[in-house]
Amino acid sequence: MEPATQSMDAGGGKLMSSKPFDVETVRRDFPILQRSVHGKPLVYFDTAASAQRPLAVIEATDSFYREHNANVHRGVHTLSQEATDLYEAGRTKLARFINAGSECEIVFTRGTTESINLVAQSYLRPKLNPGDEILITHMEHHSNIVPWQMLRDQTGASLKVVPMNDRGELKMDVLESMLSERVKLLGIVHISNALGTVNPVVEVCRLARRFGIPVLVDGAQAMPHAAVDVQTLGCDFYCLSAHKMYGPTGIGALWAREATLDAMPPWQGGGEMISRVTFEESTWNSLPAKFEAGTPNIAGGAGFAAAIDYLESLGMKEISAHEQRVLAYATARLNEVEDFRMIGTAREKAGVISFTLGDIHPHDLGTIIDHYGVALRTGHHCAMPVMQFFNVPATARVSFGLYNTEQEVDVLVEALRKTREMFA
Ligand code: C6P
Repeated sequence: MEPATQSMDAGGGKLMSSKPFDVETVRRDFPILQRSVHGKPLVYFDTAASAQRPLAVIEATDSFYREHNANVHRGVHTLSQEATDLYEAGRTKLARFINAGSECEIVFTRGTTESINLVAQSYLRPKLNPGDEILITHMEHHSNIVPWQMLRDQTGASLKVVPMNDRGELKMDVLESMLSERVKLLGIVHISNALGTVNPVVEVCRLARRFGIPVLVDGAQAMPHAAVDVQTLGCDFYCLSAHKMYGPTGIGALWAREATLDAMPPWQGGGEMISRVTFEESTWNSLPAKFEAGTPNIAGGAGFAAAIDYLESLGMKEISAHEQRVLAYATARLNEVEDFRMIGTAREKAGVISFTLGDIHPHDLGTIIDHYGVALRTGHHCAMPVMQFFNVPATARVSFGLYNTEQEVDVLVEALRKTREMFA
């Protein structure tokens, strides 16, 4: 399996920061980290669900509403032009950050989920016939399962699943054997939100190319952890959400090559996506507006631009290295806790540790741990097939962000020990 750094740190955006990474300084950028929960300092270990926002992002959205608010691409007045510039800055920065060929290749959506649905309905649906296959993996988030099930039911195609091993790694030999001319798309998660597995996306794309199979990568969890370069990855579609990248909720993007997007029909109809409308017919706007019907999340675009600036100012290499240190420390410390069982022990991991503690139900665990000020997620993490595979109803999940520290891991370990004693 290729190392995480090889598949991910491939030149997208600005890799190195000029400043050394100092987590205590970084933490001061996040106002929410100053608060307490149940009288204890907040320990936020739920970044995979949604990251906290730095002041720069909060201020960018605040200043948008205070000083520039107007609709985009519509008015000649000053506010509308300012709003358009701020919104489009998000697109420009994202295009550079992931090394897209041009800004036209960035379609703003509500997030990863909507991006995947867009590809399913606009790109794949017109191409599918009964007997065709869609391939996904066993570790997908529901967002990369359900849209394909819907499409399967609409077209008579079939949905096939690439298995994983007990560590939570893809069985690459089986994946290879499942590739054929019948497969019309392969959907794969870059980093699993339930297991933390980093998938060898470069290798998967290389194998898929032999059969001309387009690859969609669910990058929701990969974007905040390391630099992503869509051209080096060799995929056809990359889907992401701003709120996992320390940006606003309600905005994300689909990346695809200009020629691919050009050939796709629009998905939703309305204002902005048209060139000319009569009662007889309509013609479509150029890219990316063709896929952005209606008034978009304008403040979200401004905030997204600030989030990307923020990530670049810290440097993706530094962020990645810091998070890997915390992950390694947490893996070692948590494994010392009696009855701790890690779910997902892939050799290449990032950002996430899923676990159970004896027979304590993860929901009880999460509720008690909250009283120590520790926020972690419990449940199936929108990845029910992963829970079925490991034969657990749910797990507790620690997920790391760039602001987490080894001291916070110690707080968690202590809280888990006390919880275990309580149940004993
Ligand atoms: N995972 C988690 O706690 P949206 O909701 O569209 O921004 O992202 C959906 C999504 C898609 N793929 C992966 C791998 C994801 O992790 C997520 C979101 C959150 O794990 C909420 S369920």
